[in-house]
Amino acid sequence: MSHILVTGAAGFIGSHTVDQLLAAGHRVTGVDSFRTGHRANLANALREPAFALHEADVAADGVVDGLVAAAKPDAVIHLAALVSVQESIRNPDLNYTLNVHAVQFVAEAARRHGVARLVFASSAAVYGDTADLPLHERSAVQPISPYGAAKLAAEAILLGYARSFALTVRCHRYFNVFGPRQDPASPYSGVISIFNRRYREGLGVTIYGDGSQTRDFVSVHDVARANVLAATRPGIPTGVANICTGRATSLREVVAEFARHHPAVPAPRFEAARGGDILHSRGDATLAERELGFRARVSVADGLAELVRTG
Ligand code: UD2
Repeated sequence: MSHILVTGAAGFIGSHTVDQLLAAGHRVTGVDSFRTGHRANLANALREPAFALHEADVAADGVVDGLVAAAKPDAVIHLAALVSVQESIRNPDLNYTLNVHAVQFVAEAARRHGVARLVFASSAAVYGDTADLPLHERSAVQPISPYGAAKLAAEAILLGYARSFALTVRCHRYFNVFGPRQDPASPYSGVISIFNRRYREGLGVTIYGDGSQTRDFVSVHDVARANVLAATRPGIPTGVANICTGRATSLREVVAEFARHHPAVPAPRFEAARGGDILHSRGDATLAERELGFRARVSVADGLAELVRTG
């Protein structure tokens, strides 16, 4: 049994990570500012004696240091972040504070208090828009948003720490994560969360473009499992790895799945492609398998069926 500190514990990925850690018998200290996280995501976890939750902002000076000093965790999974590309464009300063500055606090707290391992939520956004697929960890990194740039800067900070101090770092470049608890509130929320809500409400969806665009959609259950592996599996090296399925799914295929579950909902409307959107994205999944023993298990069809069942 390990003791793991999870930042962003009440978020979409954080809450699933907490649930899986607890299910595996680990002790978990969670922290969340509730800026975008929701207490309801932790409804199950909060019933567990092995779980403690702190409401605090890890981007504030001294917060992570205090938490790490008190909890003395074996590993930190740092998921607290500004999670929207659009918000990073509207508010680059806040993006810097939450996605770069806070990472420095986490790295320094880990070093000062002898934490052995740090797992970081990076993103496929570090690659930017490239036609050279699948995206490999050796592919060029050319972020096209403050969000992608901050994730890349944070990776560099953490890898510098790993090289200099007794700390193993895993940077996870998540692809398009989907599943229960993803917030569909904004038009720029993950497309699957938006479509799920619309289909549930009996409303048709809007496809921007012709629907042939593809993404590497990875289930949040798989992403949480990758986090648990990275934090707890013995003998893992420092490194950066894609967390993806290696498979591309088109928007038309996603819509066809929803339509199968909701035959009465009107057919989608098509509108002009969104400015700045990329056409195709797909990751190479081999490195995470080799270094972490991680392989995505949930298919898009199964993941969507679960969403339809559970909301
Ligand atoms: C990511 C960001 C998005 C934006 C984009 C810039 C996430 C969840 N999204 O988008 O905020 O910064 O990168 O490249 O991090 N779509 C529809 N109908 C809808 C919603 C989306 O057709 O109601 C399309 C969208 O135009 C895109 C595809 O679905 O072609 C996937 O959209 P997404 O926002 O889920 O993911 P992505 O990787 O394009």
